[in-house]
Amino acid sequence: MPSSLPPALRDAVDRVGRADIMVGIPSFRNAATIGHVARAAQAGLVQYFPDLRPVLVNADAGSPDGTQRVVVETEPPDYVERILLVRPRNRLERISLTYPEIDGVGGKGAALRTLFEIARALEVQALVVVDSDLRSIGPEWIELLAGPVLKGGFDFVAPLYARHRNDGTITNTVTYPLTRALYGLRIRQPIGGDFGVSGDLVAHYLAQDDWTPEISRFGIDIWMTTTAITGGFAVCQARLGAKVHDPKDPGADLGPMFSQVLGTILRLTERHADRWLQVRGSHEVPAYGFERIAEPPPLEVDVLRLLDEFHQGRLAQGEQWDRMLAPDTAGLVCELAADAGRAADRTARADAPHPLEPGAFAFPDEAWARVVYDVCVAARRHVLSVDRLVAALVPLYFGRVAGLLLEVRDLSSEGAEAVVERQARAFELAKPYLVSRWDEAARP
Ligand SMILES: Nc1nc2c(ncn2[C@@H]2O[C@H](COP(=O)(O)OP(=O)(O)OP(=O)(O)O)[C@@H](O)[C@H]2O)c(=O)[nH]1
Ligand SMILES: [Mg+2]
Repeated sequence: MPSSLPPALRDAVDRVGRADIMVGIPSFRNAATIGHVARAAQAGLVQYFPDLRPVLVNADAGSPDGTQRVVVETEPPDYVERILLVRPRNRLERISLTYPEIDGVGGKGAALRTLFEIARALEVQALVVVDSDLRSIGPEWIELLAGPVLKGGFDFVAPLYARHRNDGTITNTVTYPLTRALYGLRIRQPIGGDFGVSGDLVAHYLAQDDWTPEISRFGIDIWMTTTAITGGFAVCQARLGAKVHDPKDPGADLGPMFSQVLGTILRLTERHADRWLQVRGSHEVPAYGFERIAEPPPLEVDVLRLLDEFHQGRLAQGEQWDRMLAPDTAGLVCELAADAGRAADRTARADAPHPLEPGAFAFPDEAWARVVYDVCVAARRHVLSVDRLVAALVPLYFGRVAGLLLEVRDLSSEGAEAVVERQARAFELAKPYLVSRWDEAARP
């Protein structure tokens, strides 16, 4: 990955010279929320690391809503020093910049790559990245994400937070169970978006040669986590409390993000087969920080729409399902899609509209694990391009999410978490199936 900092960014970096700790914030149209994130990050740097040389860098997409102006104009470090009664040894530097696209593609990943380059140029020991739509971030998040790097010798700190049971559906249905089953590490939020990274790992990221357009977008988070694992870096988690951010409805908002994350996963799974084929079972990953009790606010999701999308997916993608799934799996998902259609019809036809009941539709854990594993094998065998595989998987993801959200609808957070754990065990139990199909695919 050659250095690609444009001259204007070089100048900004030269002005700062060196730093020990950096907080990076990628943004795109986040004027309404980034001020709080920037202030929390500043306060965290000043309060918890008063002896280090700190820098805050916002990498923005050139947002038309004034996101960058908010960062530059938000209360300066002096304000933080006044309200926290601290006198840091070094002045906090702030940079807000428009990041360059990578091969014509901009997105969160392109923003992060610029942040990596700046972190390397400044020779920081720890880089913390946080999303710009966070409401629940406080100064202590900076300590929790950087502390394990600076004090504990860890290279990668993944977030651990309470999310509403309807939030984080890509994490709950794919990235958590699959990362756990493949690599044997129980990292609960592999694409949480808020991470701590050591200077060594930043250098390792910049030395990789597997960058794709999906990684320039939302593939970045799973790429960071997986690349840390496969590189043999020390990984831990930090207890951050609740994650409150801009809400997303999976059916309406998450299709493209799912595609970018899954496209990245399929390529990484093939590339790093030697790292996961031998792994059986999984173990805990150390968690840093005091326990937190926090209930995130409710998030409404349109389950009826998810059922509809799954049902209609059978018409649009049925042929692809037959090609990419094992025959048993394909037969099963076709029946499930028909079930989903019937459940949706029943709800729509009722005289008085009534909400879907938890028993209205189910997508079993084992069936979902096989779907995901079959797609991994299909990617390896190139039965369809990664783009087409992922497009065909989207309606199946909607179906799985519908089943999961119906099942947890009336459960407490702990109850919902137990369901996600049960599914993760199903992925582990089905792993021999993946391994045997993977090996089969290698035979001529
Ligand atoms: N620079 C840049 N940042 C982006 C872009 N799209 C999203 N982001 C940033 O990426 C971060 C995460 O984006 P979100 O849309 O909140 O993603 P999310 O659905 O909350 O993702 P999870 O936290 O994993 O659930 C935010 O800080 C966004 O500002 C983009 O096109 N360019
Ligand atoms: Mg968000």
